[in-house]
This record gives sequence, structure tokens and C-alpha cells, in this order.
Amino acid sequence: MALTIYGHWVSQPARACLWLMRLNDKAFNFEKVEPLLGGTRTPEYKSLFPTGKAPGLVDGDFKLSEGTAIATYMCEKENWTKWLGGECLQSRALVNSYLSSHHTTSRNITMKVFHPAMMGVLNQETPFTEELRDKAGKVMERENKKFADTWLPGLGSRGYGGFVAGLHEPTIADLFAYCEFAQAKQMGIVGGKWDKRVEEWMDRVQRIEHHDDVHRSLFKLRDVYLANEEKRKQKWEMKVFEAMDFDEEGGLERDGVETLLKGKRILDAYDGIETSYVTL
Ligand SMILES: N[C@@H](CCC(=O)N[C@@H](CS)C(=O)NCC(=O)O)C(=O)O
Repeated sequence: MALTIYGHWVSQPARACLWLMRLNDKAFNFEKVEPLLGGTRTPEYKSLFPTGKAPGLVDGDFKLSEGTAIATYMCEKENWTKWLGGECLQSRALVNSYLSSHHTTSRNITMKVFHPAMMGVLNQETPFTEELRDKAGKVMERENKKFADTWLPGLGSRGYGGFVAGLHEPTIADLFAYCEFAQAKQMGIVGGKWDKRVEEWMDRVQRIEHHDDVHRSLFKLRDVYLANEEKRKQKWEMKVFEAMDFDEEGGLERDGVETLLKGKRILDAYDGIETSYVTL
């Protein structure tokens, strides 16, 4: 029975699910939806996934939303046991414990750091002001400390194994957490003070297979983001999306970006410097 994942490679929970699929060499159909352009709020999408969020999974006539539920479902269905914490009941419970906390902890990084920074580049009406940047830096520091204190010590009797909950092998908890934390560094959004424990953990997760492949779209977005930041600094005319070069699976599509920006002007909202219409 066909298995389809609806999502976007820039979406953090979607990326974690897609990474899991790649790691386990599982074939699936991919349906790209553009959350930024309202793709998750269409009647068609909501008839499949009433939560109106990506990712979503369709497996035959079964439909499931919420990234962590999708990843857990796939691991259970396909016996990818090691990604759930192995056979040990308590390791699995610790992974679940992280996944439950994820939405109100690490997920803040997308909501309060990544999203405002991206929207600041994509939409003149929501500039990423110095105030937002400062707030983002504080969120990063707070989440770093919380994550390191809570999830990076050895939690069981077996000492610290280097992954979430002290486990010796990575699990889906690492994939979901990494997709939140790493993006702030990968995109160069905020400096802030990184906790050494988090940085060391990120180095380990970064070495997991398919890392670069599943982050391709994010890296492209980073190039655009950094180019814009640089132009902003140098007070050059901004043609925000000229650098975008999309491929089949990732990134915002030109049509999509055009729609998003239709009738809008991109400007340096910080200094009110020269503006330009976006040309694609
Ligand atoms: N709790 C959900 C959150 C998913 C989520 O926030 N998805 C975003 C994309 S990263 C989305 O679909 N946003 C569209 C919207 O809020 O309208 C999960 O972890 O899967």
C-alpha cells in the first residue's frame, strides 16, 4: 500500500521524519506542501489532516499528523526498534519523555528564532528587528541550557552515551531535537552563547548518515538568508530571491515565492534604505 508523506524539507518535524525514512531506506511518495504559503490550510489539505500542519502521513486509508507520532508509527510498523530506544523499556520511555516535552521546549527555537528571522527576510511587514534578534538570542540560550541540563546527562545507570536521554545510540528524539537546534547555527541567525554540551551533541548527530542530503534545502535557504543579511549591511539594493536555485525536492519554489511576495516590496526595514521589486 502506498505510503505518502506530505511536508517540506525546510519544516523541522517533516525533516526529522524524512531523515528517518532515508536512514531506513524506506520508499515513499513525497507531496510537497508550502506551509508559508498556506498550503496546509487549504480545504483539501485539511480534509486529510484537520490539524492543518505539516508533516502528514497517508498509509493506505490511514492518515496521521504530528511529526513525532508519524516517526513513532513508522518505527513501530517497520520494526525500526533502535530508533525508538531499542528493546529496553526504560530507554524507550525516556525517548517518549523527550518527545512529549519537545513541543514546549526545543520547538520554541522554530517559533521564536527561525520563524521570525525567516519572515524578516521574506516579508517586509515583519522585519527581524534588533529587539527580535535579542529575544531570539535569549531563547537560544535558555533552550540550550534546558536541553543540556535535562537531556544530555546520563539518565540511567549506564552513564552518558552521548545522545538524548544519555543513550548510547541516536533515536528519533535526537532527530527531532537536532532539527530544531541546528538550524539556528546552520542559518547563522543568532550568535548567542552555545552550551558546549549541546555543541558536542550536535557534532555527533551531524555525523548521522544522510545529514547533508536532508538539510540541502535549509542550506540553500541559508545562502539566501546570509546573502540578504550581507546586502542589508552593505546597503545594497536587495533582490532577495535572485540567488535561489531550486531542485526537485526542496526549498521554496519560484512560483510560491512569487505568490508570497506578490505586490510586495522587499526593503531594508531596519534602515529604510533603497528598496526594489523582486524579480524572479
Ligand atoms: N506539532 C506539529 C507542528 C508542525 C508544524 O508546526 N508544522 C508547520 C511547518 S514546520 C506548519 O505546518 N505550519 C503551518 C501553519 O501553522 O499554518 C509537529 O510537530 O508535527
